[in-house]
Amino acid sequence: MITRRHFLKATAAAGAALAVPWYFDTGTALAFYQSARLQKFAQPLRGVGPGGISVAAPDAFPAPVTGVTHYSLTIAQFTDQLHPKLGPTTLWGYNPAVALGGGTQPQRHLGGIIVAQRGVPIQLTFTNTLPPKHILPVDTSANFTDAQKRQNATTTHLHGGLTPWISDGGPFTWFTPDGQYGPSIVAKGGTNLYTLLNPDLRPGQAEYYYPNNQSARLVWYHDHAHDLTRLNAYAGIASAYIIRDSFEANLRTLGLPDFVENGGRELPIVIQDKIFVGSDIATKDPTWPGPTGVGSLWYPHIYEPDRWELGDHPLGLPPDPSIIPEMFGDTMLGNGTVYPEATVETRRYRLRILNACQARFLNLQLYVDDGSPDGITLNRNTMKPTNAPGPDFFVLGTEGGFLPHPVQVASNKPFDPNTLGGSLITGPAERWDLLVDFSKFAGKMLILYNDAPAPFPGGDPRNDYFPGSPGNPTQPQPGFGPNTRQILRFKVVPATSKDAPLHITENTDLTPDLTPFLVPPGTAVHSGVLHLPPGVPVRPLTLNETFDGYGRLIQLLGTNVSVNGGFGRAYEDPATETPAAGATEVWQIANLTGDTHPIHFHLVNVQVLGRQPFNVDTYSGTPSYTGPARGPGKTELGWKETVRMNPGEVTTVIMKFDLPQVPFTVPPSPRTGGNEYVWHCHILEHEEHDMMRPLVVM
Ligand SMILES: [Cu+2]
Repeated sequence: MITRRHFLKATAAAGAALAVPWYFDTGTALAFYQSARLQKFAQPLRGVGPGGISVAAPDAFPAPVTGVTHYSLTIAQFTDQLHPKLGPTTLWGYNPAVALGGGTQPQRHLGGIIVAQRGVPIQLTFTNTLPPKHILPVDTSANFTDAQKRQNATTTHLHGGLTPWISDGGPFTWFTPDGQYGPSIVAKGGTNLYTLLNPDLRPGQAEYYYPNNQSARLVWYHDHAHDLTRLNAYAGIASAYIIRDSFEANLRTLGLPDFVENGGRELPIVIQDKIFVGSDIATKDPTWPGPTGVGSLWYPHIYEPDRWELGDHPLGLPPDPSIIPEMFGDTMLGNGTVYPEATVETRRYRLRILNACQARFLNLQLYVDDGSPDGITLNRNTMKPTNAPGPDFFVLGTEGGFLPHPVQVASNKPFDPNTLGGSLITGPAERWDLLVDFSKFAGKMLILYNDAPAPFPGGDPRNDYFPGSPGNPTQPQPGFGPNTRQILRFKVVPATSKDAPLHITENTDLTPDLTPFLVPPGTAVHSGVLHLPPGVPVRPLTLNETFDGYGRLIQLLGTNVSVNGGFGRAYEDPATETPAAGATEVWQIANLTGDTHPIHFHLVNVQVLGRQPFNVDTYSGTPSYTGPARGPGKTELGWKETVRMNPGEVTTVIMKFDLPQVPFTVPPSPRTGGNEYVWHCHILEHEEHDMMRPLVVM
């Protein structure tokens, strides 16, 4: 049953009918490369706060109903200069009514960073002011007709936040500027559930309550509207949310916490890949339906059979624009700007890294720029950098907070196709909390490098941009984009003062900051056998790939019970994952597809217990294992909410479905009758077509 992508030209549609679009006959894929030639490291990394990415400040008034600290943000269209030679780029994003440093500030890509304190709840009003027409092409086929009617719907999900479901920003909690609301927030003739937290809410607004009863960690918040998430997030509706606590504050010998701008040495780095409309758009993409201004965002809109397998298509060929299986950019951004350079001193820094790409996995590495035109020189046989390695990564934590113990990771490990490992393999939505010591690199430049295949782990060289790439016809000039191997550069300058000695080692116990683990970390697998905790119910689940009615690849979550000839179920099929509040469950998720999927759980953090290979071809509901189980990687031993699940493996996780304590009564969802959350793949194009299922806590 396994369906794997193939990269040969599909011939099924050739000469079929007059209606066949031109791109079915050309025999070549439309280049995903559209961006103009942009010089790397030509601008400083954008900082946090005034003059950089805005930090939201609280309103002068307390929140309605709960009386807690309140924030107001609009979700608006704006323009930004993302590179000195590019733009302006039209974007969508968050804009705080009050910004740190006073008043309103120019709206910037990824603006609206919120810094919260553990145990101090906040409440927020979001006002949707988006124009009726999207800045990206919106698919109108299959389930997407609704999205076409309301292209400016949005809802805000606090990714990694432990929130009541009415504040989780699930797909059906969307709202539009003209006061339409999704079916989970307003039943026909029912109350608008957003008004429970704010009776004076105006049409086009939504109110959320975030309890912040979580240990220190980097969370983020972004759009999650049904059928529009992949486009809204790409358009820019995302920002960071940092939770601090006293345990973290007591680790100040690290030179943390606080942003560089506040005298600390904490540097958030949000990584994205994007594509920009160039001056030659009319020849490169003659049917481009989006804005044609140079520097506008470009997004793939054609399901190209040269790039993705085309299956039976009883509904006809895919339309243009069509949803596509995955978007890979040609240009890398750090903190919302193209190929930036960060100046650091010869001392320790705390890097808070988020992979905010649509679909691209990263294998983060650090190399010393060798002064060659591209900064990186590849061995022509191995295609691996010959550069001197940069400093190690000292990993303190991931998306669920600190690890039980820090882990030292060499920063010069290229991707290994046999182990799917490298230095820091980072799926979309995964995060790293790192210490990096630049003290031995005075006067050097260090390149933050990536060589993860895209898609992961199979790889299509056409998505891998660098000078000399053997499989990509685009041969960029060294020193310029398109380049997806180089993200940003650190310029190391002498320190103005000396760091205190580091009192933290790989043996330091960081668990006091974490809620108790359900299983001692890393103990579930011994001698290749996975030992599940006795008495905990086990839920067998599947990751699937098949074709939709237009012959497009579609990814689905499912149980181990076959429906309609496969295990996959649509997002809008009745909920099957309906745990009781407070229950602990083990989920064993068998990946029947050819891709690694970063599976994200709303509401809960999970512990990874193990992974085990199984025979995909004989799977009929119970995996037949083909090798020993192995425990989670050292950097996965803490709490996680986004977990990489590899092809041909069963990934086992454990979680407890505790609902957050809040000072108001949380009504059930009118759509599902419970506390309506979701679990889904965080490859955004998978999530929306249709790799997402309800998670309804009863
Ligand atoms: Cu996926």
